[in-house]
Amino acid sequence: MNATAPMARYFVGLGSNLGDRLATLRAAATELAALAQVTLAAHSSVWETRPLGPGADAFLNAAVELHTALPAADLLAHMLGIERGHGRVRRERWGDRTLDLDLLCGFGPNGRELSIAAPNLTLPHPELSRRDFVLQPLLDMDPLLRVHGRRCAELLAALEPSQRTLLRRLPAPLVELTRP
Ligand code: A4P
Ligand code: MG
Repeated sequence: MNATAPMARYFVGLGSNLGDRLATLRAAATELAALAQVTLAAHSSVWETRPLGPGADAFLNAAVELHTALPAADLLAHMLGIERGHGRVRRERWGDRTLDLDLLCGFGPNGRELSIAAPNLTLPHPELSRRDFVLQPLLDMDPLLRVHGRRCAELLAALEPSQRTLLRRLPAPLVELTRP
C-alpha cells in the first residue's frame, strides 16, 4: 500500500444469533483487522440484544472502526467473504444468522460523510438511524459521531420503546488487548 494513500474511516456492524456468538464476533473482528490495507482503529462493547424481526434467539451485536484507502465496494466484498467463511446462508430477510456484517457509514479523508446509492451498496446503511443495536456500539467508539448530519446520541434518544433491543452490555471485550 502507498503509505501516503488517503484513508477513509468506515464503521462496520457485527451481529450473530446462532452458535457460539461471542467467538464468531471475535473471529470476524480479527479477520477484518487482518485484511490487507485495513487497520482496526477502534471497537465497541459487545451488546446482547432482543431480535428485531423474525429472528428467534437473542443477538450479540458490536461494531468496529476501520481505516483504509480501499473503496467502500471493495471493503464490502471482503466483508461478504468473511460472512461466507462463517457459514452464513442467506434465507429469510432479517432472519437468524451466524454472522452478519453491515457497512454502517463512512467518512472520506476530508472527514465528509460518504453517501452511496449503488445497486449493492447503500451508505449510510438505510436502517442505521432506527437501530439501537448499531447506534449504541457506534457511540461506544465515538460519542460525537454524526450520521445523516445528526448526532447518533440524538438518533438513539429518539427511538420508541418498541424499537429498543438492548438487553445488556457484556463484560467481555470484543478484542482482547495485547500487552507488550
Ligand atoms: N448491501 C447494501 N448496502 C449494504 C450495507 N451498507 N452493508 C447489500 C451491507 N450490505 C449492504 O444483505 C443483502 C445485500 O445488501 C448484500 O449482499 C449487500 O450487497 P444481507 O446481509 O444478505 O441481507 P440481510 O442481512 O438478510 O438483510 P438486511 O436488510 O441487510 O438485514 P440487516 O439490516 O442486516 O438486519 N436484531 C438484532 N437485535 N440484531 C441484529 O443484528 N439483524 C438483522 C438483520 C435483523 N434483526 C436484528 C439484527
Ligand atoms: Mg446484512
